[in-house]
Amino acid sequence: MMKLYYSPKSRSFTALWLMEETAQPYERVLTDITTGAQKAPAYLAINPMGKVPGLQDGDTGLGEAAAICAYVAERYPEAKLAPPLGDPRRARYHYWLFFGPSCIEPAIIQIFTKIQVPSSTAGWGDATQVFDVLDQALQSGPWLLGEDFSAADVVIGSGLDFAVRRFKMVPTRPAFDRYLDLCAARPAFQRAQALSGN
Ligand SMILES: N[C@@H](CCC(=O)N[C@@H](CS)C(=O)NCC(=O)O)C(=O)O
Repeated sequence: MMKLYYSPKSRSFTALWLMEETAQPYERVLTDITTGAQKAPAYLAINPMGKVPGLQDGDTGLGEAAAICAYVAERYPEAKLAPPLGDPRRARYHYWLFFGPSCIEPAIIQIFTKIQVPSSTAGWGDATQVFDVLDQALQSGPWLLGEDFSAADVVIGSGLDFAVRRFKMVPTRPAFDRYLDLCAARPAFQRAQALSGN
């Protein structure tokens, strides 16, 4: 059985939400970052960054919430959280899976720290551009791939929820509200929130 290492009120939420969407059994291992548990040598063998979330599947250890989402979605194809190999929607699926850590995450940190970086140098351009692009993509829907919910929605929905609703760093917009309401209505999202203590 897969083991998910998590800490309350953290980016572990993304991986908890994904695991809950699979409807597969998994073991949750509390790795409380306030106690330094994420730096224990045994845990570093799973995620050498010493951060949560972390996943163990047999002999395989994995960190990075988006990577965990992508990996678990492929491991449980019956959960239909990823378009199958050869499906042209995989292009868009990968785009959004990577957009989370490559663009939304640094945009949030830029807003938080107010650091100035030339937009042509910063891989995420600038924070306004990131949220404009996402706004545009969410004009249609209901999900990023259209009718079908996917692991990309877990990655993007978590990042947007974090930025707009939990920490109110980014002003909301009608398309964000519509999308975040849809995410929040999913039973797996609600179970993950309860588990994560959000
Ligand atoms: N890029 C990582 C970020 C993970 C991360 O920053 N986790 C934080 C909690 S939100 C953490 O473990 N902090 C404790 C530490 O760094 O010691 C991911 O997406 O999984």
